[in-house]
Amino acid sequence: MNLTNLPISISDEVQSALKDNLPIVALESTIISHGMSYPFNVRLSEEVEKIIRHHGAVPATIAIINGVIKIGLSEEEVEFIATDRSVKKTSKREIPLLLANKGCGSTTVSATIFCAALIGIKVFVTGGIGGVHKDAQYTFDISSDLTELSNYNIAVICAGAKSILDIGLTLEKLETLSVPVIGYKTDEFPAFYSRESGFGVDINAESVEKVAMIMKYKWDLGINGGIVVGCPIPRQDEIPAEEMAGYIKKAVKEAEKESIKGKYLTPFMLQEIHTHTRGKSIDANISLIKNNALIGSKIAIKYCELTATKCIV
Ligand code: PSU
Ligand code: MN
Repeated sequence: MNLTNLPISISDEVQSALKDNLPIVALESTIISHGMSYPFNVRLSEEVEKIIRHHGAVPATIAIINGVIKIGLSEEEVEFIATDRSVKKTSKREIPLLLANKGCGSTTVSATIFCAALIGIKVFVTGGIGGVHKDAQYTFDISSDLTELSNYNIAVICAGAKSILDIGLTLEKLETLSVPVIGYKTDEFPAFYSRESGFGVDINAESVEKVAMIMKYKWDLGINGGIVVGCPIPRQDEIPAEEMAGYIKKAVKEAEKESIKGKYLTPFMLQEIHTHTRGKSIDANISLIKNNALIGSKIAIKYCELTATKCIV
């Protein structure tokens, strides 16, 4: 695809990584604008980028600013996304609308996958993916994250999916979409704050090499689409599933009472949970994202080594 006439701006750091075939790790920005409050969001974004650089990869945080897709944000741009209330949560379908309006948006998993794939980034680190919401048989609320996971060749490193979702149905949907689900050193798909969900994965990868090999075989074979890599939250920061279940029930009730629907539901639920757990969930959230950044960097480096001369397509 010819990107020259499109409003896309790639930072110098990411551009030179592309030129030199260095491993790049994409990062979403809805976590920053809608997933966590200020100043935790800015601090986390800085720390995650630092972890990625420290392990030898290049971070590429993605957002839309004044109608331009930005790949690789400056500190000022992260601060803007973190604090400005006009920044809209943006999924893939909304990208052209924002560009036409010269608007500002934070990219969800679906939009970040799309933007990262535009320049051939193969690894994307996030906290949790969106999925099939509880009661989706009535609401039809299924995140477009799942659709876009099936559309682009990228590995999404996450701590599973929050149990505000129906995790069983989310995994079924991923199967329908032909997206393989890898557990990183686990047999179970993780449930974000908790290490276990009660649902299995397609394979337990015991090393980053194994994950990189799966990526390479899949795409070399021409089996297009993404891969989910579920990394359990570090044990010391886990919140037990039984404890989370109570908070989630309360948040679901509150959302129903206030008739929160569509794209507003996930941010609302996250805010409710943060309030109810009195910050404990923020510590867990920070811990799991840092852990994903560490593992994601290593996967990006390994994949680059495996594909040797050509790690960016
Ligand atoms: N899940 C989380 N934290 C988040 C999100 C999901 O644990 O911040 C965000 C991500 O950006 C994800 C989006 O792509 O919410 C999904 O929103 P929806 O369910 O409206 O598709
Ligand atoms: Mn939704």
